[in-house]
Amino acid sequence: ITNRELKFISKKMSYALRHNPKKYGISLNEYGYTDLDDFIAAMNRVHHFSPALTKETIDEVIARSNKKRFAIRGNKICALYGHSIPGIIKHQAAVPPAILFHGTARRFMPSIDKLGLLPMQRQFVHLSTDVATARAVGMRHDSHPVILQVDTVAARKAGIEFYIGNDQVWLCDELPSRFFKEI
Ligand code: HQG
Repeated sequence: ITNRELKFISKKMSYALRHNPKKYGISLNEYGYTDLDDFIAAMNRVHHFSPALTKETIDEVIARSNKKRFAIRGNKICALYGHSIPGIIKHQAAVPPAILFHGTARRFMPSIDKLGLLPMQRQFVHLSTDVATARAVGMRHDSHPVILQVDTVAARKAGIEFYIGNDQVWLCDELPSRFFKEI
């Protein structure tokens, strides 16, 4: 299976598990998990994959991806972050590293300075554990992204909760601008 095919499947998986499970006739539990066999059947029904998508292919998508987007637990699968469906998917609250980063577009900064970091189309603000990852995230929006450094200690003292996405991605609710600075 080629990298191009893996990327195509991964994008459809993200779409189904983050944004539009309804289109696939699947439902997510409160933690974002759905039955893996139902998910595979739905993916094949909607996209007519040939050869048919299998559990082995999904394992390969996950193993060969540069980002840890999905998790399989027993016979269930979920997207680990990125959700936009209405209602909030529960993620495990935890104490993050003292500093996290957010890469974004220069053109968004006037609004970000004024309103803080907002989840926008997604359920949570997404933060990165290292500058390189934040830069890559920001490059999706701007070839010369701005890197913001977030003081999570101060934010937590003010009552803002942080949640685990994966090893490199943390989530939080909206973050006022006094908790971050441009680096
Ligand atoms: C910006 C990808 C104006 C925010 C990545 C961001 C990540 C504001 C954009 C994950 C704002 C939303 C998420 C405000 C925030 N005014 N703009 N007040 N507050 N923004 O794509 O963080 O490859 O929804 O800075 O790697 O870029 O899909 O969020 O630029 O982990 O697996 O609004 O998605 O992962 O953009 O990316 P996004 P994001 P995948």
